[in-house]
Order: sequence, then C-alpha cells, then structure tokens
Amino acid sequence: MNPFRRLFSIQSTSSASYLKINEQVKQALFEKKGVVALESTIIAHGMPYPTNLNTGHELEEIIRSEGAVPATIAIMDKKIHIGLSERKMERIAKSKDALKVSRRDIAKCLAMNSVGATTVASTMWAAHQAGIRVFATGGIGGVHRYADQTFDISADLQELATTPVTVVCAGVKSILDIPKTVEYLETHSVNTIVYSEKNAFPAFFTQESGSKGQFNTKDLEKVARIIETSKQLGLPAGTILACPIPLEHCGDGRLIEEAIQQALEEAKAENITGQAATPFLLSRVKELTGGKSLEANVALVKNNARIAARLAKILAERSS
Ligand code: PSU
Ligand code: MN
Repeated sequence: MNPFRRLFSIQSTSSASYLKINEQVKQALFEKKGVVALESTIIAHGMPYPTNLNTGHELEEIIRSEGAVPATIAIMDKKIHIGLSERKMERIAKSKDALKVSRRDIAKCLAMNSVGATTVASTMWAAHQAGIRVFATGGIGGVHRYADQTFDISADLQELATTPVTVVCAGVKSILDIPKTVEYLETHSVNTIVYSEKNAFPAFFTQESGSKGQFNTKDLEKVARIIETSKQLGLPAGTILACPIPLEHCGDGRLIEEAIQQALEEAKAENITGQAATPFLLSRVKELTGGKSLEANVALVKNNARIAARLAKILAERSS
C-alpha cells in the first residue's frame, strides 16, 4: 500500500467520526459544566413503554434541575448519539427491534445501520470517547449465577476495569451472583465506593447484599478526590458509586426477592441464557410482583441520577 494512504488509514481510525454529540452536551463539555451520561438499554429493554419514555425524560429533568446536563446515549443512523432529541428518545422507547448493544456489538450495529440501545459497557465506552466522566443507571451487569458452568460474565465488568468513567448505580440485582461480582471488581482494580453511612454493597431492590464495597462515604467531595487521584495516577479503571435504594422505596424488597428466585428457576428450566437472560428475568419479575419491581426500579434510577449530577458538577468544578 502507498505509505501515504497507509498513514491516512491509520489516522482515520478515530471514533470521533461516529460520534454525534448534541449541541447542549457539546457546550456543557466546552464550558466544563457537569455532564451525566445515561444508557438506553434501560429504556429499550429494561422497562416497558410508556414507563420507559417517561422515565427517560424524568431522569434528564432531574439532572438539569441539579444544574448538570444529561446525555442519553444510543445508536441510530450509523452514529453514536451522545444526547438524544425528543424524537430520538421516542424512537428508542417505542422500537420493537432495537438491538441490545454491548461493547462487542457497537461496530456491528453501526456497520449494519441498526438501531441500538447501549448497555453499561458501551455507554461507558462512548461517554469516555466524548469526554464525559459520570454515568447514571439502575444496576450494572455482573457475574451471573452458575457462571462456573456458563462463563456468563457481563462485559460491563470488563469495561469498568479499563474505562475511567464513574458509574452511579444501585449495585447489582440479585438475579446475579453478587459476591462473585464484587470479587471480580476487586480483582480488576475497580474503585467500588458505597454511598452510605455503612459499608454494605447494595442489592438493587434492597439496601444490603451481604457483601461489602471497598469504602463507604456520603461525602461526594471525597468521591471526587478519589476519582481525580485515580486519573492523576493514570489508572485505567472506572469507579462504581453504589447508592442503596432509598428506604421509602424498598418496602417490597422481600416480595421482589422471592419473585427473583422464581424467575431464576423458570429461566433455568426454559434454558434462557446469554444476552436474553437479563431482559427475561426483569420482565418476569415485574409480572410476578404486579409491577412493584418496576416502581422501585424507577425510584432508584432517579435517586442515582440526582447523585450523579451532583458528582459531575463537583468534578467539573475541580477541573476548570
Ligand atoms: N440490570 C438492570 N437493568 C438493566 C440492565 C442491567 O437492572 O436494564 C442492562 C444494562 O444495560 C446492563 C446490561 O449493562 O443489562 C447487562 O447485560 P449483560 O449481562 O448481557 O451484559
Ligand atoms: Mn452475558
């Protein structure tokens, strides 16, 4: 190959040409205001319509009310959109065939011109490409139960090991193996901070999982200091800020926990595995709890969005 063409093709391997950052987000990044990324799998596959669309809007509103700027991320029209217009948000929320796009699937989704909803892993990656440091969601993926037989470990954990974005979440659902997930995070050197007076790693619908994080604090200045120090040291890993579901929303925790156990048994009996496992379990748990799990889910994501917006503002102020 002509050496100049070769040089050009090397230089052109930049993700920038695939990113479409909306004006508000661009401006906020330029002015060093806080920006909070939001994933779209939670909209397309994690919640039913129209709760998903309303929640998507409410999360953006909460982030704005805290003085930060939301950036919901999704793939369509061969671009990774960072910040969605009203119309694009609706397209994701109503789509029946949006792909669940983890990091592995980003290239395929773009190349095939599919509509893609980004998971924690791909949202983190895209956020980092755009210069966004904080991301709010409900729960991250983790080590699945029976992972010793299935090898099913979410790419979210690998992304946390290599991408310096802070994920504000309510821990992981007990549809997963929480102790193994926490161990994996430790092995891969991910800062795992519990946002609480007590060092109890949360279990999504309930405040405590029985596992511990690395450290606990309710002081976001301290959290920001740890993130900044990690960055200065050049450590590649991300940070988990695990926020327990607010007490007033976890009254049905035990009921939901029983539904999870039943859904897990059904998934096993019906041999539902791989990428299909999480959406199946989530929708089955919703049915079994008469919608109570969905209400709790919405409440905890909103709580996380608020905390993430506050953290993003502190980080932005420190860097400006
Ligand atoms: N956990 C939830 N709700 C979700 C997910 C996880 O409580 O919607 C989604 C997130 O997008 C997460 C993904 O990144 O599932 C993990 O899927 P997998 O295990 O296939 O990596
Ligand atoms: Mn998996």
